[in-house]
Amino acid sequence: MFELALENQGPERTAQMLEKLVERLHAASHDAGRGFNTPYVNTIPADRQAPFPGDRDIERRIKSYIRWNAMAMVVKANSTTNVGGHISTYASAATIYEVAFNHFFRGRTEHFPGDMVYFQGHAAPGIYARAYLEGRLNEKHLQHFRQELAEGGGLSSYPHPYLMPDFWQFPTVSMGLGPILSIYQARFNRYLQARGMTKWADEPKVWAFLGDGESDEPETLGSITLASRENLDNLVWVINCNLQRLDGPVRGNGKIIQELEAAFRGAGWNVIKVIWGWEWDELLAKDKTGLLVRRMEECVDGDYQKYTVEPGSYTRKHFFGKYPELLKLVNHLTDGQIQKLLRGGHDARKMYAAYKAAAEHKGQPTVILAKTVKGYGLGEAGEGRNISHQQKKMNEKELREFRERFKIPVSDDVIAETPFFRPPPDSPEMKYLFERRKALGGFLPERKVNAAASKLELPPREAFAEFLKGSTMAASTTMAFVRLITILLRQKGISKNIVPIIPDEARTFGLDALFKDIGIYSSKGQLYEPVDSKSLLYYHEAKDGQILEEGITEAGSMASFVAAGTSYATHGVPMIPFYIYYSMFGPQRVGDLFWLAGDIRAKGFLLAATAGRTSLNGEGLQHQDGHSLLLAGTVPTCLPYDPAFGYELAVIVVDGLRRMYAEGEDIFYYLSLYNENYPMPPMPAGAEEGILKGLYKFKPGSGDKKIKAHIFGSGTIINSALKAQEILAERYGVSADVWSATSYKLLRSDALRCQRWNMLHPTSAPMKSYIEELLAKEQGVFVAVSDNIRTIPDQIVPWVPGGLMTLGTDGFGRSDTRERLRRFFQVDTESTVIGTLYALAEKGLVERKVVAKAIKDLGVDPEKVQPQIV
Ligand SMILES: Cc1ncc(C[n+]2csc(CCOP(=O)(O)OP(=O)(O)O)c2C)c(N)n1
Ligand SMILES: [Mg+2]
Repeated sequence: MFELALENQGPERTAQMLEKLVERLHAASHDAGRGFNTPYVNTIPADRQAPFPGDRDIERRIKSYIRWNAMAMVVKANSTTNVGGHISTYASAATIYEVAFNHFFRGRTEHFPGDMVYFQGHAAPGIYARAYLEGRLNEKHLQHFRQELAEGGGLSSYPHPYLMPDFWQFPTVSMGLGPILSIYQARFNRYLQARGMTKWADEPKVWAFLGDGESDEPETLGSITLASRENLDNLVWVINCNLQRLDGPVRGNGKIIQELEAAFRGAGWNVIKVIWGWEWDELLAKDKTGLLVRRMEECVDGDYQKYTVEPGSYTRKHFFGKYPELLKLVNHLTDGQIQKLLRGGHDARKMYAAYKAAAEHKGQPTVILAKTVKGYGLGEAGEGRNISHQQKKMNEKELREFRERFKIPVSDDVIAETPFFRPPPDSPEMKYLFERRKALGGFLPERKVNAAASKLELPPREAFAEFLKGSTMAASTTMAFVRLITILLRQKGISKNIVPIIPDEARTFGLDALFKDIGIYSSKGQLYEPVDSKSLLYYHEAKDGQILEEGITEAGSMASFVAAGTSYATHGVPMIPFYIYYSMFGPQRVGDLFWLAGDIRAKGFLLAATAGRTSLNGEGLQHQDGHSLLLAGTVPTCLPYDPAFGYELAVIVVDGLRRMYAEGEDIFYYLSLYNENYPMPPMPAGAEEGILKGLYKFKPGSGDKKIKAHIFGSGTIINSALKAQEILAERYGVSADVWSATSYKLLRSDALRCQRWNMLHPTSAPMKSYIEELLAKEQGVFVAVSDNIRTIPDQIVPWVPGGLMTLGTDGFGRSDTRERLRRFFQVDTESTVIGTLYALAEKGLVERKVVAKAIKDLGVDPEKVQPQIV
């Protein structure tokens, strides 16, 4: 019946009838129908395929040279070193990339930021090889693939903007991060446009290329509904379905393309499958009974991998041979021809048609699922083999076969050296290549930063005067931050550039006050009347809203942070992200995205609110954070701060704005924020330098005592130090200076820099670090107390005269009151007193029995549970 309909009424009408039928089947029975899958054939049938506008022969030759150079680069590097590299990923993706380079990727021009392309990390050799043909890289660069420390520099293994800041835009090699970033980048482009921050001649497309194995990462598929919900038709994903990952098949017992199709269709994406090359069109056309499609669907990916590796006779027997009718279909083909029946992702015409459909599709993001062969063209050296991913070397015989297959003009006498090949500048290939890129606006990838356009007009210092004056009203540093961002949002030069990002915790941090003022960004505006519309702080969504309220996704929020923090480079529009979140769900949860923020040279402020293992009381083990500050500090471009007072916060943020948005430094800030209220003191004179460098004297002890001590306090726990100071003076005759330690990492980094210089210049006058200078003249013992694990203050031990006694919150948190928690972890006032006396006793400056008496007098149980576990 449907055959008849197809003939008489055409494909569209038949499809509608079929859909209706499937709907009715679903209604009648829950598991009837195909769900979200379509048959295992190309989404775009041959008769609806857009014609290929390029010169196929020339494009094939260009592609072959790039293939060769990409392979040669890896083989050459591994002939003398063991630096590694990948041949097979690009080999499977060459057509996928080349069609896009010749026909779709648009370069950056004066009024167009350029398409934003996330290249699959392991395909980097192919991207370098193309840049070599384009004359953007030279032979020396290629020779130094993965040898970045060689004289004259080299090429980084993967896309790293930090290492190649003029070339790579987006880091992708940690699987899953490229995909999630690309979604939020596409959404951020819309956000900028909606807020009138950009004016481009045409909307850039965001292209993300990823592996089928990579789709197993939760970050890859975890946010795809955002893309469809937001109608991101400026986003195209291309999943290279070569059916293999590193160890073996991605879905040996199933079909990854079908699995992904269902997931994406279910999530509301436009899905284009490119499974079969043009030779199959004829076979499919001849197959009137649908048996060929049935056979295609019966086979699992493990079978398809086998057909790649085995000769054509095997495929004839096992694939076609299962049904005698199918055997007849290929009677006219030799085994050699069967072996060469192309997969869709290797057919330039099929890829072109898919890209064109994707580029023109409206209202939804598109994913192209392109079926390819891993290690295509490597033959015995790895084509479709399970070892393919790891293959880095090729012997002479294999090189010759590769040369023959792709017709590379390299002679026998030099082939063993795998020389790079670039056709002469006036060759048709080179002319074609340049003409295509010129027509598309220029080369890609390219990262360009306009230094002047990346700067902002920063507010005058007077704008922050209230923080420096302090206030007797009790407030937390989180409240101080809310006040600070409110002030920043009123500053002419930067107000529009601020991007507050929140993963569903605005109320927790008191930021809901911003909802009404600046609105929550929503591409749809607000289609409903919010339940709290009568209240002052109602939930206000708007098309030009400024807040990115991401919902419960720290990974998505970090992706937004990265998109906003790199806008100075991608759009030439500097934006200032302030991402505020639950401290515990920062680097511990999404640490790889923190690392990536460094690599991609993101700028901005991360606000780790509800910090402190004991300050966030009640919430217990999972929420109480005492170590993220250390983890954040492991990112080389991250400046972690642990401010105690409002003025410290203001000084740090103001200086951060200067460094990032006036001086142009590619760094970002991490600030712990606490939710404990206490009066915010005025800034002591001259404290600014110390706040920024990591340590300054906040409150000297009384001068009339003989015994001297110093207590470094951080964050809210500085209050333990201040109360301890009083008790030590009153009861034990100790004069303790209280210091505020705002950043142990920065103190350590400075000391390490000096130490390194001194080591390498042993006969010169030694450099002295800030901390050494600062503490050189101080007498007595040094104690540190904070709401973090002791490893954090321990970072500066080598430069503290006489060592450092540290008190901190090592171990799991507990649900209880602040007082009990602080006693438990030994960061309360009493424990600080005891710790200081103990440090003095260790140096023989007080008698041990004084410590014992203090333990008793202060009511501390010496046998209490030890929070540390192993
Ligand atoms: C988060 C992460 N885990 C593991 C790896 C190591 N790794 C690199 S490539 C690869 C296999 C990739 O397979 P696929 O995504 O299918 O890409 P293909 O090379 O087949 O195109 C693995 C496991 C990585 N780069 N990132
Ligand atoms: Mg793969």
